[in-house]
Amino acid sequence: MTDLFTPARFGALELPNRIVMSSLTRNRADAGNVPTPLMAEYYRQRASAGLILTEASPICAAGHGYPRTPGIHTPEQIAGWKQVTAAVHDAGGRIALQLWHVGRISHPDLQPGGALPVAPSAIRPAGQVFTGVGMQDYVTPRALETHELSGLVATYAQAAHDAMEAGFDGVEVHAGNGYLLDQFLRSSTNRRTDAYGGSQANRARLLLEVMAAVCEAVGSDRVGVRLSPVTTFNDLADDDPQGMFEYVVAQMNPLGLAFLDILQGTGGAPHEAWVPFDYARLRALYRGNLILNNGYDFASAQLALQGGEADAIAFGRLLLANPDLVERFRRGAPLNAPDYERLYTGEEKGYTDYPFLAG
Ligand code: 8OZ
Repeated sequence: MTDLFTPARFGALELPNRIVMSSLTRNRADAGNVPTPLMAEYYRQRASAGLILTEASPICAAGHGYPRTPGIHTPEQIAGWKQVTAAVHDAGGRIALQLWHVGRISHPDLQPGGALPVAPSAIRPAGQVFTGVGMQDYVTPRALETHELSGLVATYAQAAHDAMEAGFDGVEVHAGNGYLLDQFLRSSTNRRTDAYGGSQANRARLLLEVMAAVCEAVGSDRVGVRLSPVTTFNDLADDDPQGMFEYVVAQMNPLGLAFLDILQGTGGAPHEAWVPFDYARLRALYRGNLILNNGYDFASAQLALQGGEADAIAFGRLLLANPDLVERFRRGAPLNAPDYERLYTGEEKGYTDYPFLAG
């Protein structure tokens, strides 16, 4: 029976086990948002995972909304990522880059030329953003013009191409957690009246164009997509998430992707707080490899795989605190606890200093 230790083939990727490292923002890039040797060490330590999905990586300068998040849009960043992929490959691992654009989850202080952040519609998110001089309110973003969208699609494809240049085994398009592509998908953030707003098919159009372009750039067998159907993160809501994501997932089938990565509930929130959603319907509709994510432990992950609910399970908190999680699971060894104070700060502390098992 399939379990966490059963090898898997996801498109062009050969996974020695089904323990995937979830994408995790850690804010350790340098001041130019360039990946550092410390980041290479962090990912190298986790190379025994079946597949590493990197922290989200902005595809262009306007795609940034947080300090020290490593981009994939300058030659220095591509060179920085090369050290990361080489370190992971030397340690026998596989690593895919998560392609990101934050859309309205940003601030003029973080944008090139102090410009307004862009979004499907000029709707200000509730909440505040860390801008380097403390917290500031989000601003009302500028709605993208229809004629700008083809350039945005091309930017995703260029970033995917550059990820291959940097030595990645694949890419994951980040279409979840309330960032730009998710802002297009949702009725609360997309009030457009062109072909990219209104119906579910129209709201999904930008994501589907991005997926087609990224697949064309690097081959669909090296491409995945991250969705989070019911997240409320980043002030997001939708009038019919079940219908929307059944449509989106059905549209992914003809692409022949390496994997679909679904975050259940809202990241970090306990199971009891999840908005009800029928994930089994997505499993039934989707004909490729499915990764499920959020709050699994060893026992619940084994049950999900044995029950055929998913093809792999992604672990965030457990893998950040346990670089050798695969071995710990294999031995039934105790786990290190994550240091929540140092998720987004601390350089090597709470990052590369979690102990491995002795022996
Ligand atoms: C936590 C902090 C900053 C960014 C996501 C990229 O939720 C993120 C993120 C998470 O997808």
